[in-house]
Amino acid sequence: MGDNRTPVTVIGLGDMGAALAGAFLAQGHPVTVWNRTAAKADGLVARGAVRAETVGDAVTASPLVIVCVLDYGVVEEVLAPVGGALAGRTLVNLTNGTPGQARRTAAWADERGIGYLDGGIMAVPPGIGTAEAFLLHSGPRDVFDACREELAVLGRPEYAGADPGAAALQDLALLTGMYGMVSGVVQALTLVRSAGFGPVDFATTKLVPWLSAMTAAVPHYAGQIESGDYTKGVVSNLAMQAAGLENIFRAHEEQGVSAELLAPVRALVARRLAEGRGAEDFPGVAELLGGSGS
Ligand code: FVH
Repeated sequence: MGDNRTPVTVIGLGDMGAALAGAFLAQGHPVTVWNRTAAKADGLVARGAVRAETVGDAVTASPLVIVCVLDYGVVEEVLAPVGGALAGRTLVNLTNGTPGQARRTAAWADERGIGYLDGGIMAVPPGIGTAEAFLLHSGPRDVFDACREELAVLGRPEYAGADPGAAALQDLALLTGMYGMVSGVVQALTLVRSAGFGPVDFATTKLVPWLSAMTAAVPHYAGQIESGDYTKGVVSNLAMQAAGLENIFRAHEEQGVSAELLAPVRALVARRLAEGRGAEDFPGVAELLGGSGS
């Protein structure tokens, strides 16, 4: 195995970069690695990776270069000196960043004749290479198609569009959803802990089934946000939800627990109610957030 696999360079060997390099090694790709702290490559070198002494050596070792570092500031710091060496190669940047940062990096790459794909990884490091992992990519379609097979080693590759910022935007939107869920989970488990219930038992037997059932409503909410009509199929109107929310806040107070993770929700619901929207569904608060695209 490995003779005709595309050589891949991975720059950045933090938790995620090491997982990416490990997945390519596991699939028989010749892998060259570089990391600021060179010792982080030791385990990968023991598995067959080649340690590059310099970033320049790393990028010239392979036609496909993956970069996954802390942020775009680091991407720039590390890659700016080797822009010329990257010409004619494909650079896939899997570092978390904003759409604007992705577009600026794509323009920098374009000026140097580098095939550039931006990307967002929708997995944690142990999930890389598993069926659950997917990666969002944006940039020129032909660049995506040309390295799709290699990208599939890491997880299911999803093409988000030609705009280089598309993958970053969708990545951050998915993380936004995740942080909303995690905030609610932390708030809920803090409340049950305050009453002497075991968070683990509560989470396993009640919170996970409840949240799993509630995800079924997500497409319905999405339809309301897409149409701007929050009045169809309402089974839990906002006025009722506002009363329930107040009980949530009172219960936290009674238990001596701050409900501050939920405070912005309460404020937005109150503003929407003040506009006379009590008969609507909860997603109507989206109208207070702007960004309708019109
Ligand atoms: N880990 C995760 O769960 C998420 C999953 C989704 C994608 N993210 C993004 O992936 C990027 C890297 O994340 P990471 O988990 O590998 O992060 P760290 O383990 O903290 O490693 C950071 C790497 O960046 C290098 N680095 C930092 N500053 C510099 C610098 N000034 N010059 C050169 N390299 C730098 C660092 O090097 P070192 O500290 O080992 O020398 C690591 O290689 C990130 O965008 C996530 O949002 C991960």
